[in-house]
Parts: sequence; structure tokens; C-alpha cells
Amino acid sequence: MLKVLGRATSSNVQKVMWALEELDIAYEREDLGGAFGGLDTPEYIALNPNKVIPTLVDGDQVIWESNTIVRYIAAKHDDGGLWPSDPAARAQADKWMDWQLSTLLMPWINVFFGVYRTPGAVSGMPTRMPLPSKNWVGSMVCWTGTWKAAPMLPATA
Ligand SMILES: N[C@@H](CCC(=O)N[C@@H](CS)C(=O)NCC(=O)O)C(=O)O
Repeated sequence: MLKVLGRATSSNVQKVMWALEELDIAYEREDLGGAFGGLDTPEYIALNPNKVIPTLVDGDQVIWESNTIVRYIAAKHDDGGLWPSDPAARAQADKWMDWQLSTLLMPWINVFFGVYRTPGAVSGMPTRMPLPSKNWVGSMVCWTGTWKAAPMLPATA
């Protein structure tokens, strides 16, 4: 059976769980990372030398990088579905996955840890981190600007 290594509170693990649930694929998951630890062991490093989660174990295949794992699952279990085979349709899916990793992630991390996870930081946000917050706002405007064009989301979202 497919095995997902990583705690369920990780957004990157959640991507993988979401894809598996969406395709109704049975899997096991092991809590690792965060308070569970276990990423520094020689056994885990042999699977994922980055010492991060998630890692997918599928028989003798070991795959890390959450977006790669999602595409692997889609290609293997839902050929041409969740990850379309038509190049134009596939590019529409890939662009948002690449955008999330390359453009959205760092400003999101800065805002999340700088504001949400730092008590009392909200009022200091504009002076404490003007660039990340500016990038964050730009990314969110880019993202939410597409919502009205997406059929699965309400036009007022
Ligand atoms: N680019 C990697 C990033 C993986 C990553 O940074 N995972 C975080 C959790 S979201 C992690 O392992 N943090 C250490 C921990 O949870 O102990 C991916 O998408 O898989």
C-alpha cells in the first residue's frame, strides 16, 4: 500500500492526502516532522535527504517534493484526469503548482510566521517586513483575481 510519511498538519502533506482522497486511493500515513520529529534519523535521511516532509513510498519508489508527488499520483492513477494529458490543459495546472512553490510560498511563509505565529507582530507588520507583505498582497491579488473565472468557485469569493 502507498505510504505517506509526514504529519497531517503540514500543508505539503495535505496536498498529497487531498490528491489521494480525491482519487479514492488507499494509503497509510505515518506522523513525522514537527512535534513528532524523526526527520533526522539515518533511515529517514536515506529516503529524503532534505529532511522534510512529505515523502511518498510506493513499493520501491521513493518520491519527495509535494507537487511532484501529486503529479506522480495523478499520472499513475488518473491518467489524463487530475493532471491533464493535453499540453495546454496540463500547463494550466502546472502553472499554478509552480507559482505556489516559486512565487507565493516565501511571502506566505513570511506573513504566516511573522504575523500569525508572532504574538503582537501585526501592528509592526508594515515596518517589520514591507517587501514580503507587498509580495504577499501582489500574489493574493493575482490568485483571487482568477476566482471569478473558475467555475467551481463563487463569483463573489
Ligand atoms: N518543497 C518541499 C517543502 C517541504 C517542507 O518544507 N515541508 C515542511 C512541512 S510543510 C517540513 O518538513 N518542515 C519540517 C517539519 O515539519 O518538521 C515540498 O513541497 O515537499
